[in-house]
Amino acid sequence: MQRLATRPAFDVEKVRKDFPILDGRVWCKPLVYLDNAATSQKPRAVLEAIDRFYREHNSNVHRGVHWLSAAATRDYEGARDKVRAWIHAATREEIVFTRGTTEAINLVARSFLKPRLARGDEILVTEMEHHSNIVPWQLVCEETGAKLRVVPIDDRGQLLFDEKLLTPRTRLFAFVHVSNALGTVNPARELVRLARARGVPTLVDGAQAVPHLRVDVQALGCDFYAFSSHKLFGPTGIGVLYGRKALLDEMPPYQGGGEMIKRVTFEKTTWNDLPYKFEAGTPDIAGAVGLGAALDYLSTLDWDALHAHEQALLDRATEGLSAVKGLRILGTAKEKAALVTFAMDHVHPHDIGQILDQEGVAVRTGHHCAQPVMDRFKVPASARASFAFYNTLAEADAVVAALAKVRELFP
Ligand code: C6P
Repeated sequence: MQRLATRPAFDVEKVRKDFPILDGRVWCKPLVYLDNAATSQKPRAVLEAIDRFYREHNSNVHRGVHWLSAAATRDYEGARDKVRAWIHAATREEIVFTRGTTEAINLVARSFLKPRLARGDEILVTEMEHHSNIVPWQLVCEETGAKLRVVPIDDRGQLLFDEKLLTPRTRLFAFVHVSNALGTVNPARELVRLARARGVPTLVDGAQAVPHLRVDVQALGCDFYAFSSHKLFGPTGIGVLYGRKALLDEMPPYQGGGEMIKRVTFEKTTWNDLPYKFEAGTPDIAGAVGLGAALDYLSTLDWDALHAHEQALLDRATEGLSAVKGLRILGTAKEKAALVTFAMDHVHPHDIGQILDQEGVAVRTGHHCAQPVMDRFKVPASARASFAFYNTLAEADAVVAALAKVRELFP
């Protein structure tokens, strides 16, 4: 009889051992960490790579002929190659290191969009954007007389996209791949296709997508893709802007300073080649090294099994939370990443957060930097449990059990 091949389950206990902070012995009390959408924990490989860089290779990049500077440059540029491969960009010139998603979006707003905007032009965003994908566009709108248009969402937190929103005046469609407030996974490839068919460039905010999905920017077809290292199990202070080379070539620099120039005189300065044109000043070298190490670590994991595990966490948490009296889940899209945002009758989210903290469960409370989403669901704030692949089903149960305590105190 032929045996069906079965995929080995994701070994969560094994991966937990790779994250020193998840070892309960480092705290004075137990912690169930469910605030991964704010920032995720770092594997030992990342901590060691940063430590090793400072101990053995610390020097400035691209500047020295001495061997230490050459070693640091190799580390830094090696990290760029790892990012290129991870998101499958066509060339390394298309990978610009930034401080994070926010800076990547501001760079596009200033260098790509503003020079192309005239009064009455439109920038299309969605109702589920993080403030980082709203405010940079509003700033350039104020300076140019352009305006924002918004794709609405339905009661489940899914886009109500209508092609008519892409008009002859639309200069950019900027949308989130995975919503940080609702968990919705948007059909990015299809949205990009529709925009491109009308000649509208696209920027995808991938901050919450990269920790959960394998992203291929060439398959997506987008013009820009932005994400932060610190949500991808790498260090804080560094992120990535992917940009299509033809567009980056045309764009003026974002900031001026060292490294982004070819030749400076008081009369005229010429710009460095890509991607250095957009990396003014000494970059976050150790951050890039840490991000590269995070990608090396992530490439050892079975992503199909990881995804199945995260969906099991989502199902378990959703089922448990749905049974809590007076609790409403915000965001019930068909395609969801592993996070659950919720509000409870008669309890302020900050009280929820505090009681859960006393029970050893860390969640985020507030508006999650997505106030238009809170407005859409008519709540001032909410609580959010967000999972990473190292969370266990027992931890999904723990948040539900801790909410019983909240109900006890706020019947
Ligand atoms: N969301 C959250 O708790 P930075 O701060 O630049 O690394 O990322 C900004 C950002 C942009 N887009 C999305 C979809 C995001 O989720 C975030 C960060 C965190 O949800 C902190 S507000």
